[in-house]
Amino acid sequence: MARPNEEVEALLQEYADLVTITGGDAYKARAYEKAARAIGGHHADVSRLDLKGLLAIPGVGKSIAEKVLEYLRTGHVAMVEEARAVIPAGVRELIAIPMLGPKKAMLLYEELHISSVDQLLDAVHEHKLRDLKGFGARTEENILHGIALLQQAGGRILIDAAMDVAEQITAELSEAGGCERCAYAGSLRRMRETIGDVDILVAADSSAPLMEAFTALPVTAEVIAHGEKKTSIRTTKGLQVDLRVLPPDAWGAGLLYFTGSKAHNIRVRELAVRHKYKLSEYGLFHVKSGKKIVSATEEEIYARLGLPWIPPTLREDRGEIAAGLRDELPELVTEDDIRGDLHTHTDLTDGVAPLEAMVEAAARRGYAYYAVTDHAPNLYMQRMTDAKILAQRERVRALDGKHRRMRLLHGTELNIGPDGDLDWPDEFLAGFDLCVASVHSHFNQSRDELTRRLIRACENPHVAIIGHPTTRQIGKRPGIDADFDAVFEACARTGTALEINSHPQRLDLCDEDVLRAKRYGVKFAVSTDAHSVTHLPYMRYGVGTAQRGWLTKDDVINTWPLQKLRRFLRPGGR
Ligand code: DGT
Ligand code: CA
Ligand code: CA
Ligand code: ZN
Repeated sequence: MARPNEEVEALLQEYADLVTITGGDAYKARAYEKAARAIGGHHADVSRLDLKGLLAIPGVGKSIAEKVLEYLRTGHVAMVEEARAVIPAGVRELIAIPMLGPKKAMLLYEELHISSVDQLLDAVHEHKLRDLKGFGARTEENILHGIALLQQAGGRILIDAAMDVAEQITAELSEAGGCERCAYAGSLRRMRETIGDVDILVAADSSAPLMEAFTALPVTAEVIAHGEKKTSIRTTKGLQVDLRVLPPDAWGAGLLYFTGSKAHNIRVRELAVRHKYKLSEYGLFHVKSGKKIVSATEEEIYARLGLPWIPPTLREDRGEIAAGLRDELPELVTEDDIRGDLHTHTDLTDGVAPLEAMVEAAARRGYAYYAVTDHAPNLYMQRMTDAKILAQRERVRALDGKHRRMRLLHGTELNIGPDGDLDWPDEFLAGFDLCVASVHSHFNQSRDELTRRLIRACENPHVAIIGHPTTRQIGKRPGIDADFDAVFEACARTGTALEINSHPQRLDLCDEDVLRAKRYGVKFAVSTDAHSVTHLPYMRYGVGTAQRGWLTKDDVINTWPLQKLRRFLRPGGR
């Protein structure tokens, strides 16, 4: 995603929040919010657009376009600065607490003069909020939970933000003189859902010039530690990046060591000890003679220990060593295996791009098929109707096969209601090629209610996939409390696939749930839930999660040929 788009998105969103907090025009706040999302999801770099180009973005009117130009020209917007000045920084911090929101944050400031997270915690513990309008015991609980989530996520960032930085830095260091190889390692190479810091490795004979190049990168805001073997910096956005320079012939040993996980490394070292070897970041050595055996590649090191090369996404000490020794590692699904996306939106509901743009971008990714699954009527703010979705079906049929012969499936994302009921009657559902069903509301039902609700959705023969099954949002919202073992069992019994939602904020199911569900014999759909063309590449993160859940091609229905997929999607076909 183009960085200026993200910056402008954040700025406009902040302004919308500021308007809301100060009790400003709600319509204006919504307009800024909408424009923020549209720009964040816009395919072209906004910093290259003129007024006319900006006005062509849906939701961007003249006044907002002018603010964007002002920002791109000067680095700030006077109106936003003025709004910021009215509100203490501490209160703006409160807005970031999930489940509190701008209006309540401002009320806390006005009524109780709370202007920091610490003061808020004190007030909650002293039960000072209960008498405020719109607050209650439940709100207190939610606020505590929100603060915990914020602090838990504290220090770790979402994988896509870390990936952007890592890819930019590895590309730049690869160009630096003396760099023989450059790659990212650590949790990012293992595709963990959140990243503590980014670990970059370079193979070079002399480290000093690379360390210099690293500290001089445009993203470097602060040098934390500058050494011969390791240098750490903090980026302009606050992310720590470690660079280690390795001797070229120790590349494999270093890569293995710094990829981790720590638990995996410990197991591999134990195995080495049993062979009377010693493994370090410099290589595999004979204990007795101290002589080096191998160090150049990961493959050679694993092979000397009787192991096949273990994919980084499996290196979590979840049985990969034992499976490797038996030569029973799964042949993991890869992004190349993915033939299509089965959960996507357009501007008919809350997407920001028209159908044609989404389809064209999907075809450019080389997909064999692509499903359009806009929201259904029970998500009221989306204003879906029978007529609208049927008209869309006509447009989908007309575009079918028109872009690089990519086939289109017309589907919908249904809402699983509080009792497990769906938006449309079965006769109407039968008209879709594909129904995804997801929970979008009533997250706080009892465990039994939530479990029954999900199972009922699985039991509808038209529902082929359960979308973002736990509804969690990383660092923002916990997943719903259902008995997922019972849900997985129901999915296996009814032939309903579980989604791995690839959006970096969701990654839902998560790796551990995927592993668990697989044991029930469930199939999976790795989808992006794209709301703009810039979301389609999120597929890589869903595939990473699938790999961390030990999935093979066979486990993932959107790697299958269209005919086999269609059989699976048909009611009674599973
Ligand atoms: P993160 O940064 O918290 O997302 O997770 P990692 O896995 O990237 O951890 P990090 O950055 O502390 O270290 C990168 C890798 O280096 C780690 O996965 C394994 C290896 N490593 C670092 N320190 C140690 C250590 O003390 N012992 C062992 N065995 N490995 C280590
Ligand atoms: Ca790391
Ligand atoms: Ca590190
Ligand atoms: Zn959804």
